[in-house]
Amino acid sequence: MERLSTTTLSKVMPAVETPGYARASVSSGIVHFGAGNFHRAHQAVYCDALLNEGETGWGITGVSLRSPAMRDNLAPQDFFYTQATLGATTAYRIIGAIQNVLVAPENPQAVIEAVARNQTQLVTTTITEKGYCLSSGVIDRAHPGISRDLESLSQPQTTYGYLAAAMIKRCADQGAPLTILCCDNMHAGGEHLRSGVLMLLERHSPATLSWVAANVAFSSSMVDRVTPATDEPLKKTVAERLGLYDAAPVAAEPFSQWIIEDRFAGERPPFDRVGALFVEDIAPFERIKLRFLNAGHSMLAALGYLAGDRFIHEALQRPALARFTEQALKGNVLPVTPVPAGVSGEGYIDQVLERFRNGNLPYAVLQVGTDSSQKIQQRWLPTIDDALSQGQGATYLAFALAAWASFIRQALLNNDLNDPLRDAFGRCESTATTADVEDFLALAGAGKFTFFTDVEFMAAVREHHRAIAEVGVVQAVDSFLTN
Ligand code: CS2
Repeated sequence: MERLSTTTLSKVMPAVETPGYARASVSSGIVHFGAGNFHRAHQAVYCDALLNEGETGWGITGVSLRSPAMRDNLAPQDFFYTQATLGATTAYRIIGAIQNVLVAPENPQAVIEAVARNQTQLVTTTITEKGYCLSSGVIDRAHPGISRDLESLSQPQTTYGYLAAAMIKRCADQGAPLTILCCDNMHAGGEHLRSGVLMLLERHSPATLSWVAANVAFSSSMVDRVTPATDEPLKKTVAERLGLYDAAPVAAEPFSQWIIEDRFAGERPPFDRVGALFVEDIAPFERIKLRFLNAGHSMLAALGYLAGDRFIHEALQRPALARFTEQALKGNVLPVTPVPAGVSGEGYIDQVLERFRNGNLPYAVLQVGTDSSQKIQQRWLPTIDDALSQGQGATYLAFALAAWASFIRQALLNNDLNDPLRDAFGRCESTATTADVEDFLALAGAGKFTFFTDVEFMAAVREHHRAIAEVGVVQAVDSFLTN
């Protein structure tokens, strides 16, 4: 079978949407760090829509910080790929917004130059929680990548390092203003990017700081679209639909949302023309996404894994797990989570759970379970502190923490755990006779939260942990719900 590429594009079957613009006239106004599936099913689709609208400046140069795999898959097909939308209805569309993918370790200078060149107006990131190298909410100077970048920027190790090196060059060239926009599931991601870049500039080029203050905006956004990892069945279906082989299609749900803090230096891409929303205050939007959607995902991932489920929608088919998640979000999270004006909290939660039930788009519990030690710091822990300090209940969240600790232990045992703290969890498990909830939570940064020293709350967590170990998760949830 022929492969998707510029030369075969005209052979794509007619039911599949193809780019309506001339690729040759598109330039890369955007450099994106973390050119993975989420980016390809989310931001790149918005950019593709802009290009279809006749905008020509918002093509994307992707950057892979570690692996060459995405570049190797996409380069032979001229960076075209298929985005499959799978829900009650299905649609297939070829995306042409990505023009190139640079593999940072192969040529760090090319990445620095791409960010520094004047044509680049916007730098975006989907580098996942661990890419921000945080420890207890602040950038960890002892992180191996950060300490190397603090020593030298000749071969940057982190996104902060690449950005700082590029800022030095852009300032020296007296370049145009630039916006650096976080597109990860992070609270105040733009602020982290700013702190990281400033920290490195203070070390390596204090003279660049005033240029950055005057010319660079650091901004945050709330991104949302459930996007599973690509598997062989998807590649097969896509090949049938296209009549061509695509080595890297990406599937996603019909829902897509992008809310962007309206803080730009230089030109602002008109993403509002293609469905995104610019807002003054991003925090309430970040909060509902992290504390309802992502928090609910992480609950279902831990509970579902322990119950033996492979996918989120399967976990939700268990009445006890579905009830637990809904009541946790509505009963513990909603009372302490202000929602943006015009949004109904209950309605948002219902919609999220409905989206999770999409069996046409299986989403693996282990995908959500990946890096859970980093994710719960954004998704659960701040809510628990809010609930306790406001005298509201946090009983479901106590149970969720217990389930998370049980998940860590079980996934370690099954050799399923994919987490930057995996070895630390493993050491903890083998040295303590019974590594308990506290040890795992301490590793995941709970020490900076007050719930961690709340005797009553932590006693409940330990009690649930014991119950899960004794009777299994489904029965433990059942008894929890009926008590
Ligand atoms: C999920 C998210 O894998 C995970 O941790 O919670 O990736 C989630 O699917 C997206 O944030 C949805 O926008």
